[in-house]
Amino acid sequence: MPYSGVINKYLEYLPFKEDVQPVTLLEGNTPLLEADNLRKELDAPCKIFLKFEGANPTGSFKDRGMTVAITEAVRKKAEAVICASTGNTSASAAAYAAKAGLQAFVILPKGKIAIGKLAQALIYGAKVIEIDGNFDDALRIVREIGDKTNVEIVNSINPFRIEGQKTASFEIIETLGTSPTHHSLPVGNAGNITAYWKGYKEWASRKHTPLPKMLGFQAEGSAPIVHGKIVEHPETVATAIRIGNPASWKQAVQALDESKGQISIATDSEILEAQRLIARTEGIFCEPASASSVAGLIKLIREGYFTVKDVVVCTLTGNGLKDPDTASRGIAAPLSAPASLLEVLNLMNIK
Ligand code: AN7
Repeated sequence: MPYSGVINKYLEYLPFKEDVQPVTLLEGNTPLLEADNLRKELDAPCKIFLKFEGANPTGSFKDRGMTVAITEAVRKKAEAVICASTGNTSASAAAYAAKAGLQAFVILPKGKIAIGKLAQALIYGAKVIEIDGNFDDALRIVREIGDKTNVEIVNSINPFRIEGQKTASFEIIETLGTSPTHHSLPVGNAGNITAYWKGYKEWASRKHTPLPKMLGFQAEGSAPIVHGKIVEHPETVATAIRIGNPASWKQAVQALDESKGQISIATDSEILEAQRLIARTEGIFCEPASASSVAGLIKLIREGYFTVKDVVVCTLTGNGLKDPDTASRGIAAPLSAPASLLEVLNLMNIK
């Protein structure tokens, strides 16, 4: 059977009946790549796998949750959908709403959205409202609109989003033949770490697979869970995780405790360095927020945290093409030459 998206693939694990009519863009089924070059570069004892969620239809993991949330919104006959977003949720909501023929509204922190994500929301036909405030302000407004109207919230506070996102764990277990020993993720609103943990637990209870330890990483200037305190003015180059008051805070702490994992920080420069390293060694261009999962991994490797028995999966949550500005700032500019064979050969430094 041809692949037909995460709802059809994992229907028995989702809160739908057989007659569900999925709104799908064939999300999921993303590459799980063994990162041998990265392993050598880092002199890591453990195996490293990268789950590249940037290969989803709108370029991020949000699509797994959005197919489920929008399918449910259609089933419930919602009038429209709305989300607050640091960018990827809005791109995904706008695309799936377009496919469903629903209006999407997105509320964004002005000036803090990567250019590709904003372009996506607009071209998919969402009504985009930028506010003079941060993500946390936007989410507060969205929650109130959800309470007062028949407009469905499709942020990860919508449980259908979490249901869809947990399918990434299923794919990893199916590909590896068992669970990894550790799973590393960037943490913003903490919906994804909540979803992965739910997925690992549900698979374990049916198929007796072991449970991994969950490793979460927040950006240094936006690390409320690490510090146990709301951050009023979160800042980081990884705008996707510029969040000071995560919606799924409690669930994330529960996932970390239950799995005997840990959450810590990655600095902006560690994040950007990891982004370039992943691209240069493995040929994968992820966005800065995504690279925090590898930046954190690098720190733990240096602390001697892993052994040769460990198998670590890092989720690369979004595609680097969404934020070319940030990526180009840290790398050498192209060389330039007149339109002459000799001059070009000279620059190539090849005989
Ligand atoms: C690339 O789009 O919150 O911890 O509004 O875009 O589940 O929030 C995005 C979050 C990691 C963090 N990596 O995931 C939004 C939004 C990327 C992201 C996260 C996000 P959560």
